[in-house]
Amino acid sequence: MDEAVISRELIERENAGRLDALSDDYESLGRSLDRRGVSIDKVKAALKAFGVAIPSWGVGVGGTRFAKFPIAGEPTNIFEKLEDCAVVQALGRNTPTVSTHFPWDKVDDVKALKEKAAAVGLGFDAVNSNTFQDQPGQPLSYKYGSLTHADAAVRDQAVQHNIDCIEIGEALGAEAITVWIADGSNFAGQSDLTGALDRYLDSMARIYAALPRHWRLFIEHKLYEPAFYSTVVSDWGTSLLCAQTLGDKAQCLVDLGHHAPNVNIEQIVARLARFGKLGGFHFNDSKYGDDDLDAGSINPHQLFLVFNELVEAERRDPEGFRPAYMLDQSHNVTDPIESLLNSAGAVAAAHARALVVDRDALAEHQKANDVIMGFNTLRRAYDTDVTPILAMVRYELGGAIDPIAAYRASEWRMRKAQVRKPIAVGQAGIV
Ligand code: PSV
Ligand code: MN
Repeated sequence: MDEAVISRELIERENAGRLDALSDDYESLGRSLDRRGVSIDKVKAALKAFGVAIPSWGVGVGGTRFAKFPIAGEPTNIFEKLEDCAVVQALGRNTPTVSTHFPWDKVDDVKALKEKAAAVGLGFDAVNSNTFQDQPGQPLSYKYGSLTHADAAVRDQAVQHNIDCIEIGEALGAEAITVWIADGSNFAGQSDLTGALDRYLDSMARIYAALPRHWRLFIEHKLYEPAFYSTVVSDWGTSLLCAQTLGDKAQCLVDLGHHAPNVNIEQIVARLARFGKLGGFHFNDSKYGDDDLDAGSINPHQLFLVFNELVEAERRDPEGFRPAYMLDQSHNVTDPIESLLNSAGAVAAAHARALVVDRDALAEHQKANDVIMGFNTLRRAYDTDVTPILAMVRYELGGAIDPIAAYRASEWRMRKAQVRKPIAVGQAGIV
Protein backbone atom coordinates (compact mmCIF):
# COMPACT_ATOMS: atom_id res chain seq x y z
CA MET A 1 0.00 0.00 0.00
CA ASP A 2 1.64 3.25 -1.12
CA GLU A 3 -0.82 5.65 0.49
CA ALA A 4 -1.49 4.53 4.07
CA VAL A 5 -4.91 5.95 4.90
CA ILE A 6 -4.50 4.95 8.55
CA SER A 7 -1.01 5.01 10.00
CA ARG A 8 0.65 1.83 11.20
CA GLU A 9 1.62 3.60 14.41
CA LEU A 10 -1.98 4.38 15.23
CA ILE A 11 -3.10 0.78 14.68
CA GLU A 12 -0.21 -0.56 16.76
CA ARG A 13 -0.87 1.95 19.54
CA GLU A 14 -4.54 1.00 19.58
CA ASN A 15 -3.76 -2.72 19.57
CA ALA A 16 -1.07 -2.60 22.25
CA GLY A 17 -3.44 -2.30 25.21
CA ARG A 18 -5.80 -4.96 23.87
CA LEU A 19 -3.45 -7.75 22.81
CA ASP A 20 -3.03 -9.56 26.16
CA ALA A 21 -6.77 -9.84 26.73
CA LEU A 22 -7.29 -10.99 23.14
CA SER A 23 -4.61 -13.69 23.40
CA ASP A 24 -6.18 -14.90 26.63
CA ASP A 25 -9.68 -15.04 25.09
CA TYR A 26 -8.40 -16.68 21.92
CA GLU A 27 -6.56 -19.42 23.82
CA SER A 28 -9.54 -20.07 26.05
CA LEU A 29 -11.89 -20.33 23.05
CA GLY A 30 -9.32 -22.55 21.31
CA ARG A 31 -9.39 -24.99 24.26
CA SER A 32 -13.15 -24.98 24.34
CA LEU A 33 -13.44 -25.62 20.58
CA ASP A 34 -10.78 -28.29 20.82
CA ARG A 35 -12.97 -30.22 23.26
CA ARG A 36 -15.66 -30.09 20.55
CA GLY A 37 -13.23 -31.44 17.93
CA VAL A 38 -12.91 -28.08 16.17
CA SER A 39 -9.54 -26.56 15.34
CA ILE A 40 -9.60 -22.83 16.01
CA ASP A 41 -6.61 -22.34 13.73
CA LYS A 42 -8.50 -23.87 10.82
CA VAL A 43 -11.41 -21.52 11.40
CA LYS A 44 -8.95 -18.64 11.59
CA ALA A 45 -7.32 -19.69 8.30
CA ALA A 46 -10.71 -19.89 6.55
CA LEU A 47 -11.63 -16.41 7.77
CA LYS A 48 -8.31 -15.03 6.57
CA ALA A 49 -9.10 -16.28 3.08
CA PHE A 50 -12.58 -14.72 3.04
CA GLY A 51 -13.35 -11.28 1.63
CA VAL A 52 -16.52 -9.28 1.16
CA ALA A 53 -16.56 -6.38 -1.31
CA ILE A 54 -17.58 -2.86 -0.39
CA PRO A 55 -19.98 -1.11 -2.77
CA SER A 56 -18.58 2.26 -3.83
CA TRP A 57 -21.96 3.83 -3.07
CA GLY A 58 -21.94 2.38 0.47
CA VAL A 59 -19.32 4.80 1.76
CA GLY A 60 -21.57 7.75 0.95
CA VAL A 61 -24.36 8.61 3.38
CA GLY A 62 -27.62 7.08 2.14
CA GLY A 63 -31.10 8.48 2.31
CA THR A 64 -34.71 7.54 1.97
CA ARG A 65 -37.30 8.65 -0.57
CA PHE A 66 -37.88 11.58 1.78
CA ALA A 67 -34.49 12.96 2.65
CA LYS A 68 -30.80 12.49 2.98
CA PHE A 69 -28.83 14.02 5.84
CA PRO A 70 -25.21 14.41 4.70
CA ILE A 71 -22.30 14.41 7.16
CA ALA A 72 -19.21 16.57 7.06
CA GLY A 73 -16.28 14.80 5.44
CA GLU A 74 -18.40 12.53 3.26
CA PRO A 75 -16.63 11.41 0.05
CA THR A 76 -17.71 13.38 -3.01
CA ASN A 77 -16.27 11.30 -5.85
CA ILE A 78 -15.01 7.80 -6.58
CA PHE A 79 -11.40 8.66 -5.67
CA GLU A 80 -12.46 9.83 -2.21
CA LYS A 81 -14.77 6.85 -1.96
CA LEU A 82 -11.83 4.53 -2.59
CA GLU A 83 -9.99 6.18 0.30
CA ASP A 84 -12.89 5.49 2.65
CA CYS A 85 -13.08 1.89 1.44
CA ALA A 86 -9.35 1.65 2.15
CA VAL A 87 -9.95 2.80 5.73
CA VAL A 88 -12.44 -0.04 6.21
CA GLN A 89 -9.94 -2.50 4.77
CA ALA A 90 -6.99 -1.13 6.76
CA LEU A 91 -8.83 -1.66 10.05
CA GLY A 92 -11.11 -4.63 9.35
CA ARG A 93 -8.96 -6.61 6.88
CA ASN A 94 -11.76 -8.59 5.23
CA THR A 95 -12.91 -6.10 2.57
CA PRO A 96 -10.10 -6.15 -0.02
CA THR A 97 -12.20 -5.16 -3.04
CA VAL A 98 -14.62 -2.47 -4.19
CA SER A 99 -17.68 -2.98 -6.35
CA THR A 100 -18.24 -0.02 -8.67
CA HIS A 101 -21.52 1.25 -10.11
CA PHE A 102 -21.70 3.04 -13.46
CA PRO A 103 -22.30 5.78 -14.38
CA TRP A 104 -22.16 6.86 -10.71
CA ASP A 105 -18.42 6.11 -10.66
CA LYS A 106 -17.68 7.27 -14.19
CA VAL A 107 -14.24 8.84 -14.68
CA ASP A 108 -12.37 10.08 -17.72
CA ASP A 109 -9.27 8.14 -16.81
CA VAL A 110 -10.03 4.53 -15.86
CA LYS A 111 -6.31 3.78 -15.53
CA ALA A 112 -6.01 6.46 -12.85
CA LEU A 113 -8.85 4.81 -10.96
CA LYS A 114 -7.13 1.45 -11.07
CA GLU A 115 -3.88 3.02 -9.92
CA LYS A 116 -5.58 4.83 -7.06
CA ALA A 117 -7.16 1.59 -5.88
CA ALA A 118 -3.83 -0.22 -6.00
CA ALA A 119 -2.14 2.66 -4.16
CA VAL A 120 -4.58 2.37 -1.25
CA GLY A 121 -4.40 -1.43 -1.27
CA LEU A 122 -7.67 -2.33 -2.99
CA GLY A 123 -8.82 -4.36 -5.99
CA PHE A 124 -12.11 -4.40 -7.89
CA ASP A 125 -15.00 -6.79 -7.59
CA ALA A 126 -18.10 -7.05 -9.83
CA VAL A 127 -19.19 -3.92 -11.71
CA ASN A 128 -22.83 -2.85 -11.50
CA SER A 129 -24.77 -1.31 -14.35
CA ASN A 130 -27.50 1.27 -13.87
CA THR A 131 -30.52 1.40 -16.14
CA PHE A 132 -32.87 2.29 -13.30
CA GLN A 133 -32.28 6.05 -13.56
CA ASP A 134 -32.02 8.52 -16.42
CA GLN A 135 -28.74 10.41 -16.66
CA PRO A 136 -28.35 14.02 -17.82
CA GLY A 137 -28.15 14.13 -21.62
CA GLN A 138 -29.25 10.51 -22.04
CA PRO A 139 -31.11 10.22 -25.38
CA LEU A 140 -33.90 7.79 -24.31
CA SER A 141 -35.71 7.43 -20.99
CA TYR A 142 -35.97 4.34 -18.78
CA LYS A 143 -39.25 5.51 -17.29
CA TYR A 144 -41.09 2.52 -18.81
CA GLY A 145 -38.24 0.06 -18.64
CA SER A 146 -34.75 -0.63 -19.92
CA LEU A 147 -33.65 -4.11 -21.02
CA THR A 148 -37.33 -5.09 -21.36
CA HIS A 149 -38.66 -1.84 -22.83
CA ALA A 150 -41.26 -2.19 -25.59
CA ASP A 151 -39.14 0.09 -27.81
CA ALA A 152 -36.10 -1.66 -29.32
CA ALA A 153 -34.11 1.60 -29.34
CA VAL A 154 -34.35 1.88 -25.53
CA ARG A 155 -33.33 -1.75 -25.20
CA ASP A 156 -30.34 -1.11 -27.46
CA GLN A 157 -29.27 1.82 -25.29
CA ALA A 158 -29.54 -0.28 -22.11
CA VAL A 159 -27.66 -3.21 -23.66
CA GLN A 160 -24.90 -0.87 -24.83
CA HIS A 161 -24.60 0.63 -21.33
CA ASN A 162 -24.04 -2.84 -19.89
CA ILE A 163 -21.42 -3.58 -22.55
CA ASP A 164 -19.70 -0.29 -21.68
CA CYS A 165 -19.69 -1.36 -18.02
CA ILE A 166 -18.03 -4.66 -18.96
CA GLU A 167 -15.33 -2.76 -20.85
CA ILE A 168 -14.63 -0.45 -17.91
CA GLY A 169 -14.72 -3.42 -15.55
CA GLU A 170 -12.18 -5.25 -17.67
CA ALA A 171 -9.84 -2.27 -17.56
CA LEU A 172 -10.22 -2.23 -13.77
CA GLY A 173 -9.53 -5.94 -13.38
CA ALA A 174 -13.07 -6.93 -12.41
CA GLU A 175 -14.38 -10.32 -13.53
CA ALA A 176 -18.14 -10.03 -13.28
CA ILE A 177 -21.05 -7.73 -13.96
CA THR A 178 -24.16 -7.59 -11.80
CA VAL A 179 -27.35 -6.62 -13.60
CA TRP A 180 -30.27 -5.40 -11.58
CA ILE A 181 -33.11 -3.86 -13.53
CA ALA A 182 -36.02 -1.90 -12.12
CA ASP A 183 -38.28 -2.95 -15.01
CA GLY A 184 -41.83 -3.90 -14.17
CA SER A 185 -45.28 -2.39 -14.02
CA ASN A 186 -47.51 -0.52 -11.60
CA PHE A 187 -50.85 -1.49 -13.11
CA ALA A 188 -52.41 -4.68 -14.38
CA GLY A 189 -52.58 -4.29 -18.11
CA GLN A 190 -49.57 -1.96 -18.25
CA SER A 191 -47.18 -4.62 -19.44
CA ASP A 192 -47.21 -7.92 -21.31
CA LEU A 193 -45.75 -10.18 -18.61
CA THR A 194 -44.49 -12.84 -21.03
CA GLY A 195 -43.32 -10.38 -23.68
CA ALA A 196 -41.31 -8.42 -21.12
CA LEU A 197 -39.44 -11.55 -20.03
CA ASP A 198 -38.78 -12.52 -23.65
CA ARG A 199 -37.31 -9.10 -24.31
CA TYR A 200 -35.22 -9.40 -21.13
CA LEU A 201 -33.75 -12.71 -22.27
CA ASP A 202 -33.01 -11.28 -25.68
CA SER A 203 -31.23 -8.22 -24.24
CA MET A 204 -29.32 -10.29 -21.67
CA ALA A 205 -28.17 -12.69 -24.39
CA ARG A 206 -26.55 -9.73 -26.15
CA ILE A 207 -24.82 -8.66 -22.92
CA TYR A 208 -23.78 -12.27 -22.28
CA ALA A 209 -22.24 -12.42 -25.76
CA ALA A 210 -20.01 -9.45 -24.84
CA LEU A 211 -18.56 -11.12 -21.71
CA PRO A 212 -14.82 -11.74 -21.72
CA ARG A 213 -13.96 -15.42 -21.52
CA HIS A 214 -13.36 -15.62 -17.78
CA TRP A 215 -16.22 -13.30 -16.77
CA ARG A 216 -19.51 -14.06 -15.06
CA LEU A 217 -22.87 -12.34 -15.39
CA PHE A 218 -24.89 -12.06 -12.18
CA ILE A 219 -28.65 -11.70 -12.33
CA GLU A 220 -30.00 -9.86 -9.27
CA HIS A 221 -33.67 -10.48 -8.60
CA LYS A 222 -35.90 -8.27 -6.47
CA LEU A 223 -39.48 -8.77 -5.38
CA TYR A 224 -40.77 -5.24 -5.86
CA GLU A 225 -39.73 -1.59 -5.91
CA PRO A 226 -39.74 0.65 -7.83
CA ALA A 227 -42.42 -1.31 -9.71
CA PHE A 228 -45.27 -2.30 -7.40
CA TYR A 229 -47.60 -4.49 -9.47
CA SER A 230 -45.11 -6.71 -11.30
CA THR A 231 -41.34 -6.88 -11.56
CA VAL A 232 -39.73 -8.66 -14.50
CA VAL A 233 -36.97 -10.41 -12.52
CA SER A 234 -38.91 -10.72 -9.28
CA ASP A 235 -37.63 -13.88 -7.67
CA TRP A 236 -34.98 -16.59 -7.57
CA GLY A 237 -37.07 -18.89 -9.77
CA THR A 238 -37.13 -16.34 -12.58
CA SER A 239 -33.47 -15.62 -11.99
CA LEU A 240 -32.56 -19.31 -12.17
CA LEU A 241 -34.59 -19.90 -15.34
CA CYS A 242 -32.91 -16.92 -16.99
CA ALA A 243 -29.42 -17.97 -15.84
CA GLN A 244 -30.02 -21.48 -17.17
CA THR A 245 -31.31 -20.11 -20.47
CA LEU A 246 -28.35 -17.76 -20.90
CA GLY A 247 -25.55 -20.24 -20.23
CA ASP A 248 -22.78 -21.28 -17.85
CA LYS A 249 -21.41 -17.80 -17.22
CA ALA A 250 -24.79 -16.54 -16.02
CA GLN A 251 -25.50 -17.03 -12.32
CA CYS A 252 -27.96 -15.76 -9.73
CA LEU A 253 -27.15 -13.13 -7.14
CA VAL A 254 -29.03 -13.07 -3.85
CA ASP A 255 -29.56 -9.68 -2.22
CA LEU A 256 -30.87 -10.57 1.23
CA GLY A 257 -33.33 -7.66 1.18
CA HIS A 258 -35.00 -8.63 -2.08
CA HIS A 259 -37.51 -11.15 -0.77
CA ALA A 260 -40.89 -11.10 0.91
CA PRO A 261 -40.72 -10.98 4.73
CA ASN A 262 -40.05 -14.35 6.36
CA VAL A 263 -38.99 -16.08 3.14
CA ASN A 264 -36.57 -18.92 3.82
CA ILE A 265 -33.53 -17.38 2.12
CA GLU A 266 -31.15 -20.08 3.27
CA GLN A 267 -33.21 -22.63 1.34
CA ILE A 268 -32.97 -20.44 -1.78
CA VAL A 269 -29.20 -20.41 -1.28
CA ALA A 270 -29.15 -24.20 -0.97
CA ARG A 271 -31.21 -24.60 -4.16
CA LEU A 272 -29.07 -22.25 -6.24
CA ALA A 273 -25.85 -23.84 -5.00
CA ARG A 274 -27.22 -27.32 -5.79
CA PHE A 275 -27.63 -26.33 -9.45
CA GLY A 276 -24.29 -24.51 -9.71
CA LYS A 277 -26.03 -21.17 -10.14
CA LEU A 278 -25.15 -19.35 -6.93
CA GLY A 279 -23.19 -16.37 -8.24
CA GLY A 280 -23.04 -14.11 -5.24
CA PHE A 281 -24.59 -12.07 -2.48
CA HIS A 282 -25.53 -8.57 -1.55
CA PHE A 283 -25.56 -8.63 2.24
CA ASN A 284 -27.77 -6.34 4.26
CA ASP A 285 -30.56 -6.73 6.79
CA SER A 286 -34.19 -5.71 6.90
CA LYS A 287 -37.22 -5.51 9.11
CA TYR A 288 -39.92 -4.62 6.59
CA GLY A 289 -38.72 -4.76 2.97
CA ASP A 290 -35.57 -3.79 1.11
CA ASP A 291 -34.49 -1.69 4.08
CA ASP A 292 -30.76 -1.96 3.34
CA LEU A 293 -29.91 -1.99 7.05
CA ASP A 294 -26.52 -3.17 8.28
CA ALA A 295 -25.84 -6.90 7.75
CA GLY A 296 -26.73 -8.91 10.85
CA SER A 297 -28.18 -5.93 12.70
CA ILE A 298 -31.77 -7.24 12.74
CA ASN A 299 -31.53 -10.97 12.19
CA PRO A 300 -28.02 -12.35 12.74
CA HIS A 301 -29.47 -15.85 13.03
CA GLN A 302 -30.66 -15.74 9.42
CA LEU A 303 -27.19 -14.65 8.32
CA PHE A 304 -25.75 -17.62 10.23
CA LEU A 305 -28.21 -20.01 8.54
CA VAL A 306 -27.23 -18.63 5.13
CA PHE A 307 -23.57 -19.29 5.94
CA ASN A 308 -24.46 -22.71 7.24
CA GLU A 309 -25.72 -23.52 3.74
CA LEU A 310 -22.64 -21.95 2.18
CA VAL A 311 -20.29 -24.08 4.27
CA GLU A 312 -22.35 -27.16 3.31
CA ALA A 313 -22.28 -26.19 -0.37
CA GLU A 314 -18.53 -25.71 -0.33
CA ARG A 315 -18.04 -29.12 1.28
CA ARG A 316 -20.14 -30.73 -1.44
CA ASP A 317 -18.48 -28.96 -4.37
CA PRO A 318 -15.19 -27.28 -3.39
CA GLU A 319 -14.17 -26.79 -7.05
CA GLY A 320 -17.28 -25.10 -8.40
CA PHE A 321 -17.99 -23.01 -5.30
CA ARG A 322 -16.96 -19.36 -5.66
CA PRO A 323 -19.72 -16.89 -4.82
CA ALA A 324 -18.90 -13.18 -4.94
CA TYR A 325 -19.72 -11.48 -1.65
CA MET A 326 -20.65 -7.82 -1.31
CA LEU A 327 -22.32 -5.56 1.25
CA ASP A 328 -25.24 -3.59 -0.24
CA GLN A 329 -26.46 -1.21 2.42
CA SER A 330 -27.72 2.32 2.82
CA HIS A 331 -26.26 4.13 5.82
CA ASN A 332 -28.71 6.87 6.68
CA VAL A 333 -28.03 7.57 10.34
CA THR A 334 -24.51 6.24 10.97
CA ASP A 335 -21.03 7.04 9.76
CA PRO A 336 -20.84 4.67 6.73
CA ILE A 337 -17.31 3.56 7.64
CA GLU A 338 -18.47 2.41 11.07
CA SER A 339 -21.49 0.61 9.60
CA LEU A 340 -19.30 -1.13 7.03
CA LEU A 341 -16.80 -2.23 9.68
CA ASN A 342 -19.61 -3.64 11.81
CA SER A 343 -21.28 -5.31 8.83
CA ALA A 344 -18.11 -6.92 7.52
CA GLY A 345 -17.60 -8.18 11.09
CA ALA A 346 -21.15 -9.55 11.23
CA VAL A 347 -20.60 -11.42 7.98
CA ALA A 348 -17.32 -12.87 9.29
CA ALA A 349 -19.03 -13.85 12.56
CA ALA A 350 -21.82 -15.68 10.72
CA HIS A 351 -19.18 -17.46 8.66
CA ALA A 352 -17.14 -18.43 11.74
CA ARG A 353 -20.20 -19.78 13.55
CA ALA A 354 -21.10 -21.84 10.49
CA LEU A 355 -17.56 -23.22 10.46
CA VAL A 356 -17.82 -24.50 14.04
CA VAL A 357 -20.98 -26.53 13.39
CA ASP A 358 -20.34 -30.19 14.16
CA ARG A 359 -21.32 -31.42 10.68
CA ASP A 360 -20.92 -35.14 11.37
CA ALA A 361 -23.19 -34.90 14.40
CA LEU A 362 -25.69 -32.82 12.42
CA ALA A 363 -25.83 -35.42 9.66
CA GLU A 364 -26.33 -38.22 12.23
CA HIS A 365 -29.17 -36.37 13.96
CA GLN A 366 -30.85 -35.67 10.63
CA LYS A 367 -30.57 -39.31 9.65
CA ALA A 368 -32.04 -40.43 12.96
CA ASN A 369 -34.82 -37.80 12.82
CA ASP A 370 -33.58 -36.43 16.14
CA VAL A 371 -35.11 -33.02 15.70
CA ILE A 372 -34.02 -31.45 18.96
CA MET A 373 -30.42 -32.59 18.65
CA GLY A 374 -30.25 -31.43 15.04
CA PHE A 375 -31.49 -28.03 16.08
CA ASN A 376 -29.24 -27.94 19.15
CA THR A 377 -26.21 -28.75 17.01
CA LEU A 378 -26.81 -25.59 15.02
CA ARG A 379 -27.75 -23.62 18.12
CA ARG A 380 -24.54 -24.62 19.88
CA ALA A 381 -22.52 -23.20 17.00
CA TYR A 382 -24.66 -20.07 16.84
CA ASP A 383 -24.23 -19.53 20.59
CA THR A 384 -20.43 -19.65 20.32
CA ASP A 385 -18.77 -16.30 20.95
CA VAL A 386 -16.47 -16.19 17.93
CA THR A 387 -15.33 -12.59 18.46
CA PRO A 388 -11.80 -13.59 19.62
CA ILE A 389 -11.24 -15.40 16.29
CA LEU A 390 -12.39 -12.37 14.30
CA ALA A 391 -10.18 -10.03 16.31
CA MET A 392 -7.17 -12.35 16.01
CA VAL A 393 -7.64 -12.56 12.24
CA ARG A 394 -7.71 -8.77 12.02
CA TYR A 395 -4.69 -8.44 14.26
CA GLU A 396 -2.58 -11.01 12.41
CA LEU A 397 -3.45 -9.42 9.07
CA GLY A 398 -2.31 -6.02 10.32
CA GLY A 399 -5.72 -4.58 11.20
CA ALA A 400 -7.26 -3.33 14.41
CA ILE A 401 -8.33 -5.51 17.32
CA ASP A 402 -11.15 -3.00 17.94
CA PRO A 403 -11.76 -1.37 14.54
CA ILE A 404 -14.38 1.17 15.64
CA ALA A 405 -12.19 2.39 18.51
CA ALA A 406 -9.20 2.72 16.16
CA TYR A 407 -11.32 4.50 13.54
CA ARG A 408 -12.54 7.02 16.10
CA ALA A 409 -9.01 7.53 17.41
CA SER A 410 -7.84 8.26 13.84
CA GLU A 411 -10.24 11.23 13.58
CA TRP A 412 -10.54 10.34 9.88
CA ARG A 413 -13.93 11.93 9.37
CA MET A 414 -12.99 15.13 11.13
CA ARG A 415 -9.79 15.44 9.10
CA LYS A 416 -11.68 14.81 5.85
CA ALA A 417 -14.31 17.40 6.80
CA GLN A 418 -11.55 19.98 6.51
CA VAL A 419 -10.58 19.04 2.95
CA ARG A 420 -13.63 17.56 1.25
CA LYS A 421 -16.34 19.68 -0.34
CA PRO A 422 -19.61 19.65 1.61
CA ILE A 423 -22.52 17.70 0.06
CA ALA A 424 -25.58 19.83 -0.67
CA VAL A 425 -28.38 19.49 1.89
CA GLY A 426 -31.88 18.75 0.60
CA GLN A 427 -31.15 15.90 -1.79
CA ALA A 428 -33.28 12.79 -1.42
CA GLY A 429 -32.57 9.29 -2.71
CA ILE A 430 -31.88 5.84 -1.45
CA VAL A 431 -28.14 5.87 -2.13
C1 PSV B 1 -31.44 -2.53 -5.87
O1 PSV B 1 -32.27 -2.31 -4.78
C2 PSV B 1 -30.01 -2.79 -5.44
O2 PSV B 1 -29.98 -3.79 -4.45
C3 PSV B 1 -29.13 -3.16 -6.60
O3 PSV B 1 -28.07 -3.97 -6.18
C4 PSV B 1 -28.61 -1.86 -7.00
O4 PSV B 1 -27.58 -1.91 -7.92
C5 PSV B 1 -28.25 -1.30 -5.64
O5 PSV B 1 -29.43 -1.63 -4.89
C6 PSV B 1 -27.92 0.14 -5.56
O6 PSV B 1 -29.01 0.97 -5.40
MN1 MN C 1 -28.35 -5.23 -4.30
